Amino acid sequence: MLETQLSHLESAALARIQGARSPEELEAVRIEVLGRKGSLTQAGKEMGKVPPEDRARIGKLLNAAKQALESAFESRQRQFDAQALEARLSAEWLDLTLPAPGPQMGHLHPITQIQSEIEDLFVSLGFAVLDGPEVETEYHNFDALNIPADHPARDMQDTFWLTGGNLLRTHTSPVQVRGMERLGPPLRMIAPGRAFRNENVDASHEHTFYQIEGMMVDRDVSVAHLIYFMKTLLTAIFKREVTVRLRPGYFPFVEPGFELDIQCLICGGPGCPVCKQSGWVELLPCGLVNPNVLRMSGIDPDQWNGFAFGLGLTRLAMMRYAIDDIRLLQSGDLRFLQQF
Ligand code: FA5
Repeated sequence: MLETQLSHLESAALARIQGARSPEELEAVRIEVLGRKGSLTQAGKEMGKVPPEDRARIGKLLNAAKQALESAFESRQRQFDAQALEARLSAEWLDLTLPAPGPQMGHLHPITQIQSEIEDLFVSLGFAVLDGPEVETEYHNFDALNIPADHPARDMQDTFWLTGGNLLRTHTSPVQVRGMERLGPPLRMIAPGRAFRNENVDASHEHTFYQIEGMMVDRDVSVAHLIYFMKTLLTAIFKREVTVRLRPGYFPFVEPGFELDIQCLICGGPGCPVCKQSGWVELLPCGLVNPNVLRMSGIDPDQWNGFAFGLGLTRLAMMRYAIDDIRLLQSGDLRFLQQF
């Protein structure tokens, strides 16, 4: 009797195992059949009623049914696991044969690019590239350049004063002084770097901007030498004919002093905010070194003379790339910088 019951129970359970549509449904069937109150467990409890001579046989059948069902559960569970894995793999599918997106390359800032070009040019002409401190002494920034404390020329450059008489250098000219002090004559040097002025910022003025100082001290240096080097510089940078004008300029550290302007390359002459509607951009103040400046740095002006210039590197970058607002250069805006 129990024999038939067992065989029905086994085949019904096997059918339900195969028919389970989810791991949850399978688990429910397992509890119903093999759980503490499950049908097979209940059948086991009936063993007491089986006549002793049949017990061994029925017991074996019971064990066999239990094992068969357990392995059927396991294999159905493995099917579900395999399906779940398959579904996950197809969802997380990754094509390892696709080319990887290339690394994003950065590049040098346009000002740095021009600075390097100018350095290369001057090194090829026998100039040393010098560096000087951005926090300067009043002496190097002003006094040693023939601008004593009460000199009106100090007002030409609005200064950020620091404590202890120091300041943020208002131009790169103090590096001339440091170059003369350290290296003595004859001397050919350039000094690229930042300068700081307490100015109102507009399309052509920044509080922090770049200049390149240049100086040559030798015997019998003339304005002709100065003009030769300035022309060589501008031709190398613009790689085309640019219209320049030289007019007298006043700087206490040069005599005679000049302002070398270039015709505005943004508007081509008629006037725009960059050239303040004048058609010309001040780019390269220069001149022959004032004998007082040589003397203060320990160089005998009867033996030596020289020229010096202070190129506005930020303005030069604007002219070269036709940038109509100086503020863009230090904005850190990648959409702007990626164009260079
Ligand atoms: C000077 O700074 C002198 N030291 C230059 C010099 C050196 C003259 C050696 C003679 C001999 P100036 O103040 O004009 O001069 O500035 C030089 C250049 O720096 C200007 O022509 C301009 O191109 C640039 N510049 C000046 N102020 C600013 C500013 N606020 N923003 C951007 N560029 C500026």
